[in-house]
Amino acid sequence: MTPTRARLAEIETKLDDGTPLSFDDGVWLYRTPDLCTLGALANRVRERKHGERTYFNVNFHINATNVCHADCKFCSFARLQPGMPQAYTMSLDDIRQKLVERRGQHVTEIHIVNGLHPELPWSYFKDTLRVLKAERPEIHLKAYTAVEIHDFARRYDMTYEQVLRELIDAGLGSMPGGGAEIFAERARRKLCRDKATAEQWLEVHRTAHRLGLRSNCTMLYGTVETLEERVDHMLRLRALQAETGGFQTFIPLSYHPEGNDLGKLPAPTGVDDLRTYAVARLMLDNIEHIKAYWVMLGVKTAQIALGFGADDIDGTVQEEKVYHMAGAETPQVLGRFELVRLIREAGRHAVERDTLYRVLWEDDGAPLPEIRVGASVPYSSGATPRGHLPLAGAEAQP
Ligand code: V47
Repeated sequence: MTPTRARLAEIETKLDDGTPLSFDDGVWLYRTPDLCTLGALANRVRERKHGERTYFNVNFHINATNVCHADCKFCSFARLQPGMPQAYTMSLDDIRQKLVERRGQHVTEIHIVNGLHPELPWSYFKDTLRVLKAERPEIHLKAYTAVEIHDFARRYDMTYEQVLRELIDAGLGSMPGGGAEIFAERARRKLCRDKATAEQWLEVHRTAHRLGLRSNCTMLYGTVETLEERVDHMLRLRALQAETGGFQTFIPLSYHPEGNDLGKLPAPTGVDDLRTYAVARLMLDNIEHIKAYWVMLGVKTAQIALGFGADDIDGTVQEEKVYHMAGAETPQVLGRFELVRLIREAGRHAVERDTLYRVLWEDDGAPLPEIRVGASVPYSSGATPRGHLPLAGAEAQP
C-alpha cells in the first residue's frame, strides 16, 4: 500500500468508528491531490447523515443599513459613515414595506444582517424585529450576527445576555453565522482588526445557545489565511459545538474580490471551493448540516457541492447585497421551482425546511413548470410545486 493509501485508510477507519479527525488529518486532507476520493469520503458522511435529502427554505434578506464603523478589508458592502456615497439606512417603515410588498406570498424566514452603525439607537434594532413580527408573526426572524451583538453590548452598555434577552422579547428566532471570518489572530489582524475577536464571536454564540437559541456558523476563506488556519477555525467551532450543541449548519463563504481593499487577491478556484466543502463535512462531525450558499458559491458549484458534503442549498434569498456589491454574478432570486430543479438534477431529494430544519414539504417528483435556471422570474415562482405544500395560511400567490 502506498503511504497515501495507508493515510487515507487510517482516516476512513476513524470516520467509520466515529472518531473525530485531528488537526493533522484536516491539513492532510486539504493537501491531498485526489479531489474525487476526498469528495467521495465527504459524500459518504453526508449520505450517512442525510441520505439523498437536500434542504432549502423560502426566505429573503434585509440589510437595513450598510453604514458600518468597522473597516473589514474584504467587505464591499459597508460604507464607513452616514452620508458617504451609496450609504443607506432604511426607516422602520421601509423595513415594514418589505413584507407589505410580499403580502400573500409564502415566506418562512427573514435573514437580517446590518453594518455596525455608529449612531442608531438601540430601539431601532428591537423595533426592526417588532415591526416585522407585527406584520407577519409566523415568519421566523434569523437576525444579527455575533459581531453585531457584540457591538450592541459595547455601545449600549449591556452584557451579551441582556442584549439577546431583549432581542428575543422583540421576536428574535435564531442567529445567522456571519462575522466569524477566520479565527486565527494573525489573519484576523489583517482582515478585520476593529470588530469582535474570535473569542468574543464564540462567546456570543455560547451565550445564545445557553438561552436556547440555535445559530449558524461560517468561515470566510480564500483571502490571507493558510490551510492550517482554516482547519484551526473548523476545530474551534467543533469544540464549541461539543460544549453547547447549538450550531445547526456550517457555511463556508468563498471570497469575492470586487470592490474592496483586498481586490487584488484572486477568488478561490472551483477545486478549492469543493475541497473546502469536503474537508468541512469530514472535520465537523458534530455539526448536522453543511450549507452550499448558492449566492456566493455560484449556482453551478453549489449544485456540485451537494456531492462533496453539502446537504443544504440555503433559500430563495432575494435582494442579497453583501455579495452582490462584491461582484457576485449569481441571480438576486432563485424561485422555489428552480431550487427544486437544481437539487433534482444533482440526483438528490429536495426537502423544504423551516429555519430550525423542520420539514415543510418533500419533493414527490411531480413535473415542474418550465423555468430556465437563472432567468429573471417573478417571485411568484416561489409558488408551491403542484400545490403540494401542506402549509395552512402560507400559500404562495397563484
Ligand atoms: O460575515 C463579506 C462574508 C458574511 C465578503 O447564517 C464575504 O444562514 C466573501 O454570514 N467575499 C455574511 N465573503 C453572510 C453570512 C451568511 C450568508 C448566508 C447564510 C447565512 C446563515 C449567513 O459574508 C460576512 C462575511 O464573512 N463576506 N464580504 C466578500 N467580499
